[in-house]
Amino acid sequence: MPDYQDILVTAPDSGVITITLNRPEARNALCNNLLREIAETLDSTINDDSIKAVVITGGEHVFAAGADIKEMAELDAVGVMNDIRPSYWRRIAQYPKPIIAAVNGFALGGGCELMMHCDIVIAGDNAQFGQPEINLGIIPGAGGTQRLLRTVGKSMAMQLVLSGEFINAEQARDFGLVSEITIPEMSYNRALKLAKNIARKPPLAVRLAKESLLKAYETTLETGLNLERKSFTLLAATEDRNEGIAAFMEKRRPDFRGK
Ligand code: DAK
Repeated sequence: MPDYQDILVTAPDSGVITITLNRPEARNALCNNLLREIAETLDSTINDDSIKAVVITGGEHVFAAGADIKEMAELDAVGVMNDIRPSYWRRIAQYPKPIIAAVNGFALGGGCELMMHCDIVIAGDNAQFGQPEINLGIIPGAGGTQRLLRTVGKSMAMQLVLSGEFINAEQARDFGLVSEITIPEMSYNRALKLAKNIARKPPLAVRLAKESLLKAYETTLETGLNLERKSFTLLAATEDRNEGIAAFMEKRRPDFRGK
């Protein structure tokens, strides 16, 4: 992995990489360079079959305090229109392998949106979530209004976006933003354990399952069910499906090859 300035990338276990946001002095604010480094890291692993899942964390104290407000202050409307950031967000959103977030402390604004780009979220019990953009005279710009409403429903999405108030980890779990809560010191370990578990599953099935689930955000039930059926059919033609069934019958561990 190349040396990065605003993130740390490590490969703690076979099949998994960890991206750690690394701007503690700015509460991990998502400056352009940090976002670019995330997008490039993800891109570099898409065709690397040895990498099967990604963990994103900000460490034990803060996930991310949102877009870098100091950078944002320099952009006028034309600057925002020509901004390259949406392309970084798109690359994160389109990443085909599972991303698991370990969130401690603040996940605000773009930080909350980054978290919502992840597929599974493990939160430390010190986590706080919010979309405080309204306090700056702006609105969420990386999908917050859309992903939030689809996840937590209208009333809570409106509450978060219009008031800028934060919610805690338990509320976030109750509203489906988070799947599990741990003590802050354990959120990364739990996320890594999940990633390692997923990394052992048949990669083609994992990929199509993620695609199928995400499609539910943006399509009718009918279209989503069609996609699910086609993906299901496609998987019937894979060696891994035969291996999975054979291993079950023979009472042994499957050896999935991604074929
Ligand atoms: N940007 C830049 N610097 C930040 C920052 C941020 N978002 N958040 C914190 N910092 C910096 C502070 O300026 C301070 O720097 P120094 O003064 O030491 O130089 C340092 O981090 C420590 O901050 P605090 O002293 O405030 O630390 P506390 O622990 O007391 O408070 C806090 C932590 C996170 C509650 C507080 O810092 C805070 O409220 N931060 C701002 C949170 C916020 O408003 N976030 C929303 C930002 S707007 C788009 C996509 C996305 C977006 C927009 C467009 N497009 C694709 C178009 C997203 C927008 C946003 O996220």
